[in-house]
Amino acid sequence: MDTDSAAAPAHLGALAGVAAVTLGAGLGELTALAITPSSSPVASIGGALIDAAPAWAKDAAISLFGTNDKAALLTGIAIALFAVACAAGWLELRRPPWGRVAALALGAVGVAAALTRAQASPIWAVPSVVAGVAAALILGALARRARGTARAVSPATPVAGADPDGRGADRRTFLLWSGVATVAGAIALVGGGIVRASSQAASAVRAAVRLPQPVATVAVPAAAELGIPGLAPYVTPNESFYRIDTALVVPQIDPADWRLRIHGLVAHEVTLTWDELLALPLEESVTTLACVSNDVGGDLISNAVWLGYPIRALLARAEPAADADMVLSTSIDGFTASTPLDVLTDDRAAILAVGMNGEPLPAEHGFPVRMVVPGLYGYVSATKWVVDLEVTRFADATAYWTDRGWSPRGPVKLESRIDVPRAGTAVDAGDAVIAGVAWQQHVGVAGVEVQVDDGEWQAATLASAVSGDTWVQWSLPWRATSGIHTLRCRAISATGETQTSTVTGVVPDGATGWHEVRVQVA
Ligand SMILES: Nc1nc2c(c(=O)[nH]1)N[C@H]1C(S)=C(S)[C@@H](COP(=O)(O)O)O[C@H]1N2
Ligand SMILES: [Mo]
Repeated sequence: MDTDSAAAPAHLGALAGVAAVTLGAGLGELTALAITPSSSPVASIGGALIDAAPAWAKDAAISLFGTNDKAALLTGIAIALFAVACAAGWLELRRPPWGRVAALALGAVGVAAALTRAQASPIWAVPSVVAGVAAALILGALARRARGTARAVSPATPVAGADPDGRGADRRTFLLWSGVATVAGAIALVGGGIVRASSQAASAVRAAVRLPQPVATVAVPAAAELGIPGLAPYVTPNESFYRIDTALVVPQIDPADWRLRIHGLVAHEVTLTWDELLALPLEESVTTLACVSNDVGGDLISNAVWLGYPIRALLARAEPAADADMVLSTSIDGFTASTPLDVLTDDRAAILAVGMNGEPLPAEHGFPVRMVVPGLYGYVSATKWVVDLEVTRFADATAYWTDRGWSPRGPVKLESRIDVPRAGTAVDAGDAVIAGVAWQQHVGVAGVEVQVDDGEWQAATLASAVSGDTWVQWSLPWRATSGIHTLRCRAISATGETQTSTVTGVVPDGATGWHEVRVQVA
C-alpha cells in the first residue's frame, strides 16, 4: 500500500471523483447526441430505473410529482451519481486502482442499461464506454495530482526539492483542473440535455409534415367554453396538455421510417407506412384523455381535437380470430397497453392519431402516431409512438402497467372537479361562481350537483360538449357569505348513475370520491 497517499485528505479524493464522473458523463452525453439521444448513459440508466422500479415507487413518484416525475428522477440520479463519484475518488486516492475500476463499472452499468432499452442497437454502448473510460482516465490523473499535493504539503513526507511555492502551485493546479473538469462536464450534461430537448421540439421532420384535410370535421360549439377565468378550457392547448409516460428521452421517429405492424390472432398480417396512413380518409374527433393516476381533483386530464384513422377499419383488414379479445399495442420504446378488442371495433372514435389541435402530434405526445381511445384511461389505450398491434387474448398477454399491479382493463370512472374558486384562495363576499369540469368518457355526463357546506345539493348548469367522449364544463352562481366554506361536487352520468362518495385511491383502476374545496370568504 502506498503510505504517502494515506496523507492526502479525503475531500480531495471526493473532488477528483466528482470532477472525473461529471466530465465522463458529460462526454458520454455529447457522444450520445452524435449517435442517438436515447443512448445517453444518464438517460439509459434512468430509463432502466423507471422500468425496474417497484410499482409503489412509480405510483408515489406520479402522485408526488405528477408531470414533474422525470425531473424528480433525474435529481435522484444526480444525487446517487454524486455519492458514487465521491466514493470512487476516495477509493482511487487510498486504494488505487479501485477508484478507476469503480468508474469503469459505472460505465458498464450504463452499457448494460443502454443495451437493454427497447430500441437499442449495439452502437448504443458507445456513449457509456466513452463515459466510463474517460471518467477512469481523468480520475487516475487527478488522483495522482492529489497524492502529489498531499506529499508536498505533508510535513511527514517531505518531497525532495519541493519549495513552499511549488507546493501551493501543486494544490492550485489540482483544484484548477478539478474545477475545470467539473464545470465542463456540467455544461456538457446540461447543454446536451437542452440541445436534445430543443432539437426534439423544433424537429425539422415534424415541421415538414403537412397533415391532409380531414374527410370529417368536428365543430366545437362556442357554448362548450364558459370562459370563466380559472376554469380549465374545454379544448386544452397542446403546451398545457398533461403528459405522463415512461420515456425519459422522448423517442424520435422519422415518419419515413415509421411502420405499424398488425399481427397475432389475425387472418392477414397488415403493415402500414406513414404515407399509406396519411393517404387514408382521416377524421377529426374530440376525446378527453385521462390518466388512471389522476387523484380526485387532479389535473392529469386534458381534451384535444384529434385527427386520425379508425383502428376498427385496420383491424377489419386483418380479420381478428373469433377467440381474440384484446389488442396489445407497443410503442417504439417498449411500453405496452392492453385494450379490449370490442372497444376498438365498436363505433367509437378509437383512432390512430396523427394530429392534435391542428398540428402534427407534439414529440412528447407521440409523434408521429399514437392511439386515442374514448372511454379508457391512457395506460390501457393511449399508446404513444405506437409501432405494433398484436391481436391476442387477456388470458395470454399482459401489458406494462398490468405487470406492475394495475388492472388489465381501465374504463374511465365518473368524476367531477371544482376549478373555481381554487382551494385556499380568498373569495369576496357577494355574487360569486362555482365552476368546474365533469367527465365519464364515452358514457357522458348528464348533470352536476354542488353542495355548499352541509346544505342542499344544487343542480349546476352544464355547458355544451361535442359528445360524451369529452369532459364538460359546469357552473353554478353562488351568493358567498363571509366565513370558511366547503364546496363539493358530484356528477350524474348519462346513464343516470350518481358519482360515488366512496373514496378509493388510484391503484388499481382509478380514484373515486367527491372533490371538495375549502375557501375563505372575506
Ligand atoms: N409509449 C407510451 N405511451 C403511453 C405511455 C407511456 O408511458 N409510453 N403512458 C400512457 C399513459 S399512462 C397515459 S395517461 C397517456 C398520457 O398521454 P399524454 O402524455 O399525451 O397526455 O399516455 C399513455 N401512452
Ligand atoms: Mo396514465
